[in-house]
Amino acid sequence: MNLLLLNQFLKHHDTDGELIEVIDTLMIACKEIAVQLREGALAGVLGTTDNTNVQGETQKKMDVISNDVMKNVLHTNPLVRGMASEEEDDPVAANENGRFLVTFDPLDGSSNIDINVSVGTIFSILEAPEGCDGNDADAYLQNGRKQVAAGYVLYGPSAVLVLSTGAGVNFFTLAHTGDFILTNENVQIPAQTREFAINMSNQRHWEPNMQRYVADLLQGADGPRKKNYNMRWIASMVAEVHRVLTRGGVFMYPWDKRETGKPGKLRLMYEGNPMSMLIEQAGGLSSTAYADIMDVQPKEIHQRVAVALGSREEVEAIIEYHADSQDSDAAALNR
Ligand code: P6P
Repeated sequence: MNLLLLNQFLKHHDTDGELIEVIDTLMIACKEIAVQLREGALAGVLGTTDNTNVQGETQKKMDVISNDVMKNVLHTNPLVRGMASEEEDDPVAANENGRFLVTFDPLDGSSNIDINVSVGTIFSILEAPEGCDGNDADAYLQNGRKQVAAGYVLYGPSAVLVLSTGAGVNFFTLAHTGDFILTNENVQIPAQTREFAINMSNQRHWEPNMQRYVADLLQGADGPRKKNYNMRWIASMVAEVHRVLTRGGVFMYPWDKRETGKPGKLRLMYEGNPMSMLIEQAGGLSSTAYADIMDVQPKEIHQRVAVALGSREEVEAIIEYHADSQDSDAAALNR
């Protein structure tokens, strides 16, 4: 394998130089997070705090540590005008004349930390509107198609950066030298799949059409889909998306009736949109079941969204199953 470093790869593909600088800065933060995670109990970073974040979730120690690392490191880059984090109530201003805004989930899937299962940092990069303040929430409310780059670093058996700057999706593995090295180029998701991921314990809360879709999967070869399916659920979106990018599949977190006023559980700006850019750039589809996620116009920073993403033909089937519920509450909240 020719060892192509992240920076070399991006320059070789004529990536905007200032965008490369912001990606490099993000990787400084992610490498620090990876070191802290690797130390785990030895560094005293496991367990929870007494704090609850804006999402109403109890913060893990590593949620706070990762968020602080991301904020502190991004502040050092004059190209970053501001940032919006899952762990921050409001956007945080950085450098007045910065060209970019960054949204991020500093540690997605953190309920897995104490059981030593994969977690990840998700990020999305937008151009800052002319004259905006980095702490002005309205500046961030751009739909997913405005992203200039998106990606995640999965902290698994190996630490892997998955990145798109709008010209395909590439994997870079973190070497012991501290370099991210190209390991998968121009990743493509198989159009068909036999693997789905959803939290089945919520089945009774889903819309009838989602219940019908999953019930048909479970009927396997004897049912209308005429093939047997496998199921996975890791409770870490980054790990699920990585599996989908690596071997196909669909990942779903649909609207459910427990909180009818909410579009879904996952967050649009720093989970739905960055993951949707990666999925679409790899030939897949990413939908709310009623609209492409990247076409949803954000109204607030922590807006939630229903998610059905992955292998194109399987997501098209999900959309088809929902064709007759276009006038439902879920549809109104998710387009
Ligand atoms: P549940 C993690 O908290 C997360 O935001 C995603 O990473 C993950 O896919 C989902 O929530 C898991 O949710 O309800 O199964 O715990």
